[in-house]
Amino acid sequence: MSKILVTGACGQLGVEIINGLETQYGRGNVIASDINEPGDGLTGVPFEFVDVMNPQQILGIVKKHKITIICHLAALLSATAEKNIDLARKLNIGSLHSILTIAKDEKLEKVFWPSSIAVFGPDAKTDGTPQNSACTPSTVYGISKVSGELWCAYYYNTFGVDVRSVRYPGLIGYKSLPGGGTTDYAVDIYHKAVKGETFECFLKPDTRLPMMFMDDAVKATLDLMNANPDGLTVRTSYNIAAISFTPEEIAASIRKRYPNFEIVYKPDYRQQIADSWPDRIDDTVARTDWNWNPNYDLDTMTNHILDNLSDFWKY
Ligand code: AKB
Repeated sequence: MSKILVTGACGQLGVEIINGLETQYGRGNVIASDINEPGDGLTGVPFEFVDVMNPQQILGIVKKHKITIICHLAALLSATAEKNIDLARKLNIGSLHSILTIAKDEKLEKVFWPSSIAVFGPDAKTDGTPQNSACTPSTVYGISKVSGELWCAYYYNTFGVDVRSVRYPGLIGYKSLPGGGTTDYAVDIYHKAVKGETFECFLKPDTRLPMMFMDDAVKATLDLMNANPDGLTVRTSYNIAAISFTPEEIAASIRKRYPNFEIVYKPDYRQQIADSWPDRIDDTVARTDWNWNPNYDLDTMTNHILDNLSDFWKY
């Protein structure tokens, strides 16, 4: 029977992935871990405090719970990483290295590790960035993701570690607060709309970025984890795409429900990060290899979030 450890469980993606994994593997078979206290979203989920920069701690939990699969989500996102270079290197790359080593030594069944559209930099094609476009990022976070992808492929090719990965676009959910990403303006904006506040955007109105609703991100993760390994042709990380929009387009989508919603623009250092990333990603290889297909467009996502956000946070 599979037993899954999820690191970074308190982050943006953690709670939602854990819900998805529990549906598939059953409560009790998914162990949440983080350095932070678990919030309400993890009530009833077995939880362990784990600092992923300490390999002995990870190994201890793997042995204690007889873990067979690790879903390694703990990382600094782009904006935070740019301000904390050393921590980003230790956390984003060091911890992946420890987990790949543990997976090899303990003969784990599988590892999932998220990469990002941040692997692409100014040398990549901007519109419809193909799977094999140049990966020469100009950000600390992007460098950590390219390096991680290459380590994943190395551990697969050399030691047979079944590690799978997707390049997430900006992920947008309502069950946790934004966590230091450049795309996180598109999470924050819904909170301000529901509270009736003006949103101050740190990107310019026409900054187009690849994005995805959280439910689609969870679906992509589970679909890839469940895919037949024989069909997987990419062992670095798969491009996946869903929506692509600008701040002024998401504001227009929100105004269909909140006509008085206001946005003002005050670009900061995150503009440069966003400018180095693609506008739109080509995910043909993921669609071919494991039938990836998203469900949400901008307006269906906006409606779903606005229908649920105020109840979730009791605004
Ligand atoms: C970020 O903005 O840092 C992340 C990402 C695109 O990986 N959401």
